[in-house]
Amino acid sequence: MRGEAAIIILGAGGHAKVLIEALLASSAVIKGIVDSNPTLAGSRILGVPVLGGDDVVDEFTPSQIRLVNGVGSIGLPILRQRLYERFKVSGYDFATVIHPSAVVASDVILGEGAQIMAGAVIQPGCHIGINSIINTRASVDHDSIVGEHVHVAPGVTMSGCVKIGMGSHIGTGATLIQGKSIGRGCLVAAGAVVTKDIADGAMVRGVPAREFA
Ligand code: JB3
Repeated sequence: MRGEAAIIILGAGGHAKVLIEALLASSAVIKGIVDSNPTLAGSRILGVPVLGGDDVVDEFTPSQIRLVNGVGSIGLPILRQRLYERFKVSGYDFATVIHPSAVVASDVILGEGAQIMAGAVIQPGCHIGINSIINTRASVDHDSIVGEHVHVAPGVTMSGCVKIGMGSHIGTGATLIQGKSIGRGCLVAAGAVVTKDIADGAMVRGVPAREFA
């Protein structure tokens, strides 16, 4: 039943816009958007109305709607994680979003609320954790594991057997060579080339990537 329920999107910014495009291309039914900024109420994104704040979600039971987390991140995705956890505690389910142009191998396991954006490629044997984003044109090669609440930004290249820990952000265009592990809560800067394992909480940048904080 929930699999067919209409969708409410959390957040009315840039990430929500990209999600709406993917959802409309998949013929999903979108009820509307909620945003914590009250000045956005009544506006529209790609024709989808902003209904009000997060309290609008409470007007529906968890069986009547599915949520899509429209809050992305430009750094560590902590706000996005908190939003997901807050609504899960109240019993709501998050829809998985896959743009029709993404290539996702048949055995890939996608966690609840995972978002696979246009042109992304995920090869066999991969696992994408709950509430994670594989953003535009990123590639995740065979047997890689992306943890929960991770943002793999546009154009990231992950070779085979790479692991990314929970809550990490991999910046635009970064390259992770085969078999390397990125810890939990790490930040890999845009364009970095990761050639060594990265410890939990580390922030790295450059070619080859080195810690900077
Ligand atoms: O890199 C790419 C391709 N996309 C980025 C994406 C992953 O992350 C994008 O460029 C942005 O950097 C970022 O997109 P996002 O999260 O849409 O950012 P922004 O455009 O700033 O919009 C965030 C929206 O979330 C704002 O309208 C906030 O008011 C809203 N918001 C913040 N907290 C919230 C909450 N909305 C709800 N419903 N609940 C909240 O708690």
